[in-house]
Amino acid sequence: MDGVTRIGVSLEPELLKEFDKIISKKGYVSRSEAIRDLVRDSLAENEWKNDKEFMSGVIVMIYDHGVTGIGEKLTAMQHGRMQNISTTIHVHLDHDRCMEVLIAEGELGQLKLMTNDISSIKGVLRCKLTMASQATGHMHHLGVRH
Ligand code: NI
Repeated sequence: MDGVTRIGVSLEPELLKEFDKIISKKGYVSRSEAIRDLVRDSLAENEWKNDKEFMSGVIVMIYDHGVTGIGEKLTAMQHGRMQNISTTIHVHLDHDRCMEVLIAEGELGQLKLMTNDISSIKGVLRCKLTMASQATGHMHHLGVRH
């Protein structure tokens, strides 16, 4: 690999044993590859602590569509936050449950707030925000929403 610097890492035997277990479970070809991923994850997570940072991510929710008014509430919430949602994907999971994935962009604080709002709607069984990347904000200028 070009431009890489080799570093030495000291680990306690127990920690290394646990680490190697995860490495083989996840199918990494080397410890270096696994450590690179961990460092990248950790750096990315650090970016997620600044609520003013502009981010792209996804909100995944599971809900019981049989709960009275839940469809209207979720639709109203999403229309109220159009500036943060570019796409909604809906999957009918089984007889009772739906999964909805929102592709979202905006200030991290706004995305967290939206996730909390969704979580507090009665009938929402699970709602999780996952950050993908820092964003440039270009999504808002492409005319994806009207
Ligand atoms: Ni459904």
